[in-house]
Amino acid sequence: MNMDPEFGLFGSPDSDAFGSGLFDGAVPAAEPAPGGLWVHADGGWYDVHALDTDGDGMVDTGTLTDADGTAVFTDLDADGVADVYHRVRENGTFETWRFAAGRWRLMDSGDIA
Ligand SMILES: [Ca+2]
Ligand SMILES: [Ca+2]
Repeated sequence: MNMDPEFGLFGSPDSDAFGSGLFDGAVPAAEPAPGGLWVHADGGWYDVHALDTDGDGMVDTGTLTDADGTAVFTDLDADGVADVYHRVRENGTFETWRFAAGRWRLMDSGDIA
């Protein structure tokens, strides 16, 4: 594991990845269901109502916005569960998270410019 202080969010709860408001108003499911793009978060699974951006007939990319910026979820292996999460914040910074072994892990962060 990379022990660089920048990666200090390893092992943090999902709420640190998403903030408090991203899924406001959405009701989590106990588990992913067929046909959506599901994101694991504290409290359950959320369908981000993804679009088929590459035209292969499977939804693959879902975007949410909140007061803090934009969140883009991508399903890399077409299993209906989001694997990558890009966060672009209003303050000009980004984060890249990867979902593996049942939790979100911060892979990269920095300034957009
Ligand atoms: Ca697709
Ligand atoms: Ca997936």
